[in-house]
Amino acid sequence: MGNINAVVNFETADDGRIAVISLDNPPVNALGHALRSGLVAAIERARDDHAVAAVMLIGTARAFSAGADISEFGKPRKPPSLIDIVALLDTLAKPVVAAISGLALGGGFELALGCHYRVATQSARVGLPEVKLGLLPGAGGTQRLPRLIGAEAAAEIIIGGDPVPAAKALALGAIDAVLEGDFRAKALDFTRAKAAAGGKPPRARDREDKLAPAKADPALLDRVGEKLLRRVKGLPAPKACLDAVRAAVNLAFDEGQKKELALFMELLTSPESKAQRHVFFAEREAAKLPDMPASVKEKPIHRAVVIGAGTMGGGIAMCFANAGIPVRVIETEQAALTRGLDRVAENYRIAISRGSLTEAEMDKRMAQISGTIDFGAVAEGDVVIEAVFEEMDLKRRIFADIDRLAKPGALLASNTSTLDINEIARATKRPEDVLGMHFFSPANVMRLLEIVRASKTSFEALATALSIGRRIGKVTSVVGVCDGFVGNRMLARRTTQAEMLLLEGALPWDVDAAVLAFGFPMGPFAMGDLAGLDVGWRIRKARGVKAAISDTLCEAGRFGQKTGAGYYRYEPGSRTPNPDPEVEKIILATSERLGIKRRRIGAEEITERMMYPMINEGARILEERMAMRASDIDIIWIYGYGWPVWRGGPMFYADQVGLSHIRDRLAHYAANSTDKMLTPAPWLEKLAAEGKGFASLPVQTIAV
Ligand code: 3H9
Repeated sequence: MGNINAVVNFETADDGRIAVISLDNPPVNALGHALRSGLVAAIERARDDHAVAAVMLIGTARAFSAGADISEFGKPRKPPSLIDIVALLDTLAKPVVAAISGLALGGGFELALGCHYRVATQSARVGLPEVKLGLLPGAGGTQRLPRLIGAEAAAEIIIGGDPVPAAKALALGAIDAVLEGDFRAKALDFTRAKAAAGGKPPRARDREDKLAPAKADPALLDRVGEKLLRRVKGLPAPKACLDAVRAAVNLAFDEGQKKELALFMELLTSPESKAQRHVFFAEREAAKLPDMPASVKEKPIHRAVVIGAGTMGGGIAMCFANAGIPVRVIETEQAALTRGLDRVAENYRIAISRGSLTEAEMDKRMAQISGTIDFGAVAEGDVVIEAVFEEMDLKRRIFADIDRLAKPGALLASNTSTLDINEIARATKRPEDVLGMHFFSPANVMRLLEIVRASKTSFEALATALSIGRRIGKVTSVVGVCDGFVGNRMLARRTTQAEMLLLEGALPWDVDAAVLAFGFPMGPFAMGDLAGLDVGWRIRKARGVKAAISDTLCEAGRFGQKTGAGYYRYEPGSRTPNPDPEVEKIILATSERLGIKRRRIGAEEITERMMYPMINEGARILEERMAMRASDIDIIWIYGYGWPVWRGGPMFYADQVGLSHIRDRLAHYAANSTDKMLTPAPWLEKLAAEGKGFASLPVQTIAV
């Protein structure tokens, strides 16, 4: 509790010569209204106190400040604004030092840039991540950072949005010193030295020297933009970031700041930013279980065991190794084990060749992974994750063996993507410890982890799985036991429609183009070719279902990229899909054989039939309480399937389009289709009739 207000404290050191203003607004010093007004009061007090010769602003160990309070966006703005605070700092004749430990992000870093000096701990990270919220730094960051480190480096930081470690920030000139030892004492020493030095304190806004290269070469920022904006083409925020940096180079400071603010206000009301801010909070909500008693403690996890050294098993083992958790991989045969571990090493080598990993780091990670063909090693694991073939009898046998061998209380997880976790849990005498941990391929890359709550799963087990997810850097969502869980169950609706579109008149490249234009990184057919068409074929055969076109392709040996042909044709060694007249022939012949009269299908219909049936299934999932929140479904699709983040996920998107429109379109397609799943789901009907959206639904517990 501070003495200025609840979140700001003012004290002095050196007999009143140094003012120390502490920010303490847990958890991360978001610059909400109380912090902003407290800061103004404290800075004015330091300014007006004639004994004070210098000022130090300091946050907590976790954060100097994580920036503006995102939850205040979209609400009426209450003064003072962050811009007012930084402008106040600009008027001070006494040096002000920002002492940064932990994070200084967004508005938090802009506050530091408004100070005359910045010092940081070695582990501190600074950055301007606003672009990830569909915004740009709106409190002078785009004007001050280029003046400190040059326009090119600033554009890279602002458009990339990633935090920069203290050492790099120092090398660039964004901070003045990295301090070792007792940080507060050392930062105070630094402030004391600046007070003693006297003179006019340096303001970032007055610097011009670092802008010289960009001023001398007007095409410099064009080239930077060409490089940095390629991957985010069409999105307004990254482009606005570049425009703001350009303004820093071409305009006087005050004019540049005006331009920055205008761009910021424009972005604040953009649909993309609204969606990205929704995703920020949805991601954090998804990790929370509303019915979990506060007293539940997760179990300690020191060592993991993964059963199966296939692609999934290896990827899962990498997740643990990357997080510094020793992991044992169990296989039945030495050859399969060696193959699996070789694949892991190969994946790391690829990362080295791309420059994202060092040799030393690879060695460290590989040292965490050890393989064995002795099933008895199951006893070593605090968590045991089974990642074998999708076959219930096999999984039941394995879980019965795990039950015999695993240590009491170990978390027992299956990575199944299709099978009933309740049945798997019944193979053990400790179903309370059993749950699903559904990783997405490639497991070491994809951020999503669906945690499947079975009927007997204990809260302790769920808390432990959530904590593991956090440690290995996954975005988690707890879901219920149903066919395909949440993600794949919705995907199945899209897959059915994709095949029907081909039969009715579209071609794979038409469908993929519409899905790409929507913002997915890949269309369903290119994706099928990448994953291997034989996988679905095998599952369909086991279930006695058919998919006329995909079955025909598989019968012709076209399994996708791995056979050089699937829905597309691939040149040897290339992953580029080429439209293939052979495929067109197969599709046309199949339509004819089934007596379907083909017609021209436009991009709008394709897009609707790719997205709306999934949303419809999402409504059923919510009705059955297989997901806790509509926003959890959004998170699953963004992090597991590449749904464009700036569209906020399928359920958020549905709310923006309007549920009555979606209901009407589904009813229209259902009336002309044999796909009964197109019929609008009861909850979609209900919400549409009430004029509400999925966001109006209260959070619910998973049905078990
Ligand atoms: C900005 O600054 C605009 C300015 O340029 C212009 C202004 C004019 N606001 O993520 P965690 C909450 S835009 C509100 O679980 P971690 C978060 O919701 C902002 N709340 O911890 C969570 O709440 P809960 C630019 C925030 O250690 C709790 O804090 N800044 C904010 O894994 C813990 O968060 C950013 O974009 C916030 N700014 O990660 C940074 N930040 O416990 C956004 C956090 O109720 N934040 N919360 O679920 C982050 O990237 C991460 O939260 C951070 C900590 C890295 C800071």
